[in-house]
Amino acid sequence: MLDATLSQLETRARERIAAAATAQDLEPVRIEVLGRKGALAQVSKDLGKLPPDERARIGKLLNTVKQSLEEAMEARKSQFDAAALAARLDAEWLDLTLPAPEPERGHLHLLSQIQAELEDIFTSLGFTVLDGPEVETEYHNFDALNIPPDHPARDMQDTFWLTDGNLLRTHTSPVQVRGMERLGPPLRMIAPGRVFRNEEVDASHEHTFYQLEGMMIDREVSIAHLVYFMKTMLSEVFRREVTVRLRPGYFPFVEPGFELDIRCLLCDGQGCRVCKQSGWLEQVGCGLVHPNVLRNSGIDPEQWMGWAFGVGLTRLVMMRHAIDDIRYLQSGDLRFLRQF
Ligand code: FA5
Repeated sequence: MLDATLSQLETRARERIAAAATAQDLEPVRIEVLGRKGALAQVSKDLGKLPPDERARIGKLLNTVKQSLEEAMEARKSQFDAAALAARLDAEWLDLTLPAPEPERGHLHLLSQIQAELEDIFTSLGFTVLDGPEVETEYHNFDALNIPPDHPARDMQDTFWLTDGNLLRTHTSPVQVRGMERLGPPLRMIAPGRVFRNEEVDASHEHTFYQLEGMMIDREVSIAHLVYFMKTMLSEVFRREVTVRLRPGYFPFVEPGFELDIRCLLCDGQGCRVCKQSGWLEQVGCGLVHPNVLRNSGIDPEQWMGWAFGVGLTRLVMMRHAIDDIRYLQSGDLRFLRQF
């Protein structure tokens, strides 16, 4: 009779093992069938009531059933483990042959970009890039540039004075003088850099901004050269052909002096809000180097002549990117800078 019980127990247990959907479902089967108080343990107790040879036979059968059920449980459990591992590997799949994710990339500030481009253009045209001090002597910033102490042009470039009599340079023009003093003629130089003015800050004026100075000294230079270099520079900056015109402009260190305008890029000269209906945009101060400036820098104006220009890099950036307030550029606000 116990044969039938065992056989039934085994069949039923095998069905339950097969039907289990998870490893947890196997646990009640283990407790109820194989556990200390389970069905097989009960059969084991009943063995005592059997005659000895019957007891031995059923005892053997009981062990076989027990072992085979344990194996079936173990096999089913490994299936679940394998499925769980496969699912985890699927979820955590990692291709080690893929390139690593790139770090977030920044970019140069708009001012640095335009400065680097202009340095490239001018060096390709044979110009040297010079640097000068931001804390300048009064002599280099003014006197050597033909602006003596009582000259009204000093009022146009009010600045920050240091207690030792030096000042924060108001323009990059003093680097002209330093370049001529150091290198002598012939000379082709540019000098980009930061300048300062004691200025009311508004949408188009900063107290700290950037300029680029340029100068060429040779035996025979003309305004035609100047116009050629200015056109080349501005066409590169705006990435298209530009039309320029010269108007008389006053700077004590050039004679004659000019304001160089470009035809408005937005309305193509028709007149719009940006060019204040004039069709032209003021871009560069320039002219032929004043003989006094050559003389002050140790160059004989009878032998040599030159042209010079100064352009507001900050304003060029604003034109190029249609930025309508200069204050954004040095605000340090990354939301602004990331747009470009
Ligand atoms: C000068 O500074 C002369 N040194 C330029 C020059 C050099 C003329 C060589 C002739 C020969 P100006 O003060 O106009 O000139 O300034 C030149 C440019 O700097 C202006 O056209 C403008 O673009 C820019 N600029 C002047 N003031 C400010 C300011 N407060 N904020 C931003 N840009 C300014």
